[in-house]
Amino acid sequence: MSTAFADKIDMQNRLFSELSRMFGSEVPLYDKALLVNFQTNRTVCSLLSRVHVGFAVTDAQLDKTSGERHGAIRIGRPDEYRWIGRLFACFAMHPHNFYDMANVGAKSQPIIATAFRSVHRPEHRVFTSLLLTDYFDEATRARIEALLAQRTVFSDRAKALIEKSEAQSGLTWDDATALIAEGTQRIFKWTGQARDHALYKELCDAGFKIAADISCFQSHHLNHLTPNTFCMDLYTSAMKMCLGEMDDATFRSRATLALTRLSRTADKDYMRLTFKHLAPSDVDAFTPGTATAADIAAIVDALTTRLRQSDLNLSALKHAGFKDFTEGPSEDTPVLLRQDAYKALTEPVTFTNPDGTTINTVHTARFGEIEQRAYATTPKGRKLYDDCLSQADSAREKDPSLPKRDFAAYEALYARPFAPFPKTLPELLRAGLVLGRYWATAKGRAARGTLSTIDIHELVARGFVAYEGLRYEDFLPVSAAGIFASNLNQYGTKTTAATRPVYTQKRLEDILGRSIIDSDAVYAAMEAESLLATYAELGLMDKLPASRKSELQAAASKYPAEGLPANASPARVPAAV
Ligand code: OOG
Ligand code: NI
Repeated sequence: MSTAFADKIDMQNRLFSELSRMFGSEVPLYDKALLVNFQTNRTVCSLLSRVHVGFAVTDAQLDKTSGERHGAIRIGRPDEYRWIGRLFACFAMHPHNFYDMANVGAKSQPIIATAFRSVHRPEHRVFTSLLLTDYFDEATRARIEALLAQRTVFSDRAKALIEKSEAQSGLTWDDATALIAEGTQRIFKWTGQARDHALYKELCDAGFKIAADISCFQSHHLNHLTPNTFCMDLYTSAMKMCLGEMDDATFRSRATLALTRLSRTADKDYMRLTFKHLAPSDVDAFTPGTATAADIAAIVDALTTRLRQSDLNLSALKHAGFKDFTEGPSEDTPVLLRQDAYKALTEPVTFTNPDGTTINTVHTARFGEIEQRAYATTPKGRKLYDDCLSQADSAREKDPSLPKRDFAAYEALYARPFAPFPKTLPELLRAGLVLGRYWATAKGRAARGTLSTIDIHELVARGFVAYEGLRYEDFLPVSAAGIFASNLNQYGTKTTAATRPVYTQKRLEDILGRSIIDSDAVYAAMEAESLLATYAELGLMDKLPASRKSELQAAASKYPAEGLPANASPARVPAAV
């Protein structure tokens, strides 16, 4: 019976490719940015095929590996929020982490959030905010709630399909297609229609643009839909040139620098991190090559020529420019994620007022983000990141025009605070700053019973164990707050309620009707489970001190049931490959 149902991950891929198509038809600049990303990624691949001889990616493969997206939606009512959670569950996407955006200092917004994604090797994710109406004074709160009460985002058909999926534990492709269409034609669609211009204006004038963006619209329109890039600095320079913000000579020098750096840092670990379709044995089969300065010059030349073709003259489109600097760690520090964006577009909106009159005006909210993901940090790594970031941020804030004036000086300034981070995966793992997954090699299995050390780094160094870094699959509240701030063109806002409300994870869980997964525990579970399996394969289990063994077992047991395919035991899943 269940074989008649669509695979939920296939459904998820279909949903996101349809959302991408929808967003592209709504926002032409998004489609063009995807094309720029395709061209820069292809350029990166031609460089990598010189550095790793044997590596090749066809355009078709590149298209396929470029499907990953993260979206952002902002929800007004708790009952809508619960429906959204139930909708994503139909696509095997579950809530991960609690983000209290109302409590991030000066960047605070009246928002709490979680992110929906698959537990194991996720491709797609959606940062899903809930507007906190009790952040506002009583009168404003009542007006926002009354307006939100009038809208119907989920049709009866959508609700029936979600209920059917829950009752049967799946949907046929016909039903899945209908549910995806509810998403692209209604739930996530931008309509350009809004209500109550007076409330909109009051909220905006009081600095609550985010509340206006949520309260006055009819749907949970996607705010942005973010693809992944193989080389952030190449992409951002390309976009700036196409948007008319950077001349050819500057572009060539930035592109040359980005590719020269990449030719040195794109080790096997970068290949595994960036190209998920490559198995460790594929990467091991590549032989080391070189990219000479002349090779890089030729690659940059070809890219410049391509970007200068008329279909990528993005300055002809209406836009608000590109951000001046990238959020996240410095370019040379492969942890967590880096993000950048073209700024929010000013788009036409028609407001219908309570008295039936209409107003044609504009709304600025949807922007064009890009990201590059790196390794997930341990709590120690995260703490170090937060410390480095706050130093780097304050250095930047002391001289805000530096990125535009002297980019090289800015890069050096921003990289300096991140110096305590090692720059390669083995060093990051050894320092206990990022998480990995380990397995015994053939050499290790052959040596089973003869090994005496349980030091995983030593076992790696001696070739008995192989490893990969765990990719960071979540969001960063501080980066998200920066994104809210820059795309709304405003910093944080303070509550206007009589008493400052406190928002807890429990509150959002009650709204969702389920618990929120702690992704740090999941990363740690993946690492612990792989260590236990490795020690078992190497015959080292007896050498493991009892306390260490029970610590690893306790960590491994945290892998949530939602992440498991039917009939799998936790121990089976993360160890795949
Ligand atoms: C969400 C911002 C969070 C990110 O990449 O950190 C986000 C929003 O703008 O609604 O998408
Ligand atoms: Ni985003």
